[in-house]
Amino acid sequence: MKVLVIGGDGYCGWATALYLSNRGYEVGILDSLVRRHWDTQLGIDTLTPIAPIRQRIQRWKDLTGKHIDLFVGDITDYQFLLGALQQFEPEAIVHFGEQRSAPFSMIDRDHAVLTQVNNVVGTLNLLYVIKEHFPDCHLVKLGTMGEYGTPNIDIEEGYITIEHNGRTDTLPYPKQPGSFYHLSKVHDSHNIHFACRVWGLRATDLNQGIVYGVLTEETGMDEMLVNRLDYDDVFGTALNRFCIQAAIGHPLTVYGSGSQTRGMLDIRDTVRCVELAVSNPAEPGQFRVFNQFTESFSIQGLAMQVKQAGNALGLNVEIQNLANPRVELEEHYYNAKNTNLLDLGLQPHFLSDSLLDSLLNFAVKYKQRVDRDVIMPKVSWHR
Ligand code: NAD
Ligand code: USQ
Repeated sequence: MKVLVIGGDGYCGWATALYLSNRGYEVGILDSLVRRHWDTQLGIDTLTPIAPIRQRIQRWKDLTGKHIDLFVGDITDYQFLLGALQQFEPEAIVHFGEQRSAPFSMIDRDHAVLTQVNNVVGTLNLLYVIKEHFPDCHLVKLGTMGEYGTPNIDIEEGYITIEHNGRTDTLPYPKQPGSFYHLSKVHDSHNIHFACRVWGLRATDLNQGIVYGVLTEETGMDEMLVNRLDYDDVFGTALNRFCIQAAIGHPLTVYGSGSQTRGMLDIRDTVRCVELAVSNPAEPGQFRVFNQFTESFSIQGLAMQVKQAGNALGLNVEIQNLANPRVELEEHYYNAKNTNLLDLGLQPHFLSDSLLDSLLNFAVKYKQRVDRDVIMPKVSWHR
């Protein structure tokens, strides 16, 4: 099957492109490389030194004999997108190509607008190109668990059956996202759902939790295939950050009480979940939603686990509860469903097995590359 991975130079996309290529899919990567540009603008860098995209792809071919097509351009440019798709003719498109940081989207008006235009227009272009030229192509779109927010009821997978004034219907689950970035994902979900209902497109929205770890079978094959690992205050996510903080002796930066609870998954499960979605496509007209996470943790609980594992390695790990720069519920109910992917055969990796191999060991190996000035949070949600 021919699969185009949009955002294939990024953290989830690079690992997924190699995973699919290794399993015999014909893979193309489409990426504007804008993430590398944003890193330069913000003065940040991945912990792990990543090779330029052409070199990475060439190294993959030299090692495995497998070719990956490359299209460099921006999906908000419709003519570019159309040209790339007409050349590659995908049967499935995995769409990771968005601005994905909540703090980035909350820096100021410009970053909020950039995030929503980039994400919403890019996805809308994709829907049009599929409708006009590839109506049978299956869109696998990365959404996020944060679309739901933290409601005081169980979180279902995309839809909820509601009884109201004696009548019953199954409707899209209510959304209460926590940043302009997370809102862009909600807008995307609505647009994709509409395109499925009205044009009969087929799509799967993968509402992914927070991804951790850096190692997959393929990216671990060679130093030049290494994946990115962000630890800065804008693109770094909590657990990945905590491991790097532990490695350099910086107190773990828990925001507020740390009682916030989130769904999480190992990057090795990200790539597997995407393959499960691609190899079991949605029906024409169907808008499926899968909640893509394997375990839920409180942020304070994660910090405690890193402290324990770090101390066992001889690191001296402290936890610091900072004033929360975000506006979010810290004490809340959290019970999210995640059975759709398990039913398709997902066999999860668990954090207790991955913390050392896929995170702390990498953090220690590359700790000389850490810039301590980009660790404390600088972006605030408060007025
Ligand atoms: P990333 O920033 O590492 O990668 C995104 C890639 O998309 C980058 O290479 C970037 O250059 C590219 N891109 C962005 N806008 C583009 C555009 N307009 N045209 C072409 N390419 C563009 O992000 P990631 O962590 O790999 O996340 C990938 C996707 O998964 C995102 O949609 C994100 O919202 C979602 N997601 C990520 C996580 C996580 O923890 N990393 C969790 C849940 C969901
Ligand atoms: N947090 C800390 N300390 C830190 C960083 C974060 O306590 O140093 C807290 C935040 O306040 C928040 C939680 O940890 O309560 C998660 O924050 P995060 O930065 O790890 O993740 P988030 O902003 O939610 O975004 C990340 C990805 C995004 C994806 C999302 C999945 O960047 O692309 O959509 O995870 S989810 O959280 O399910 O929406």
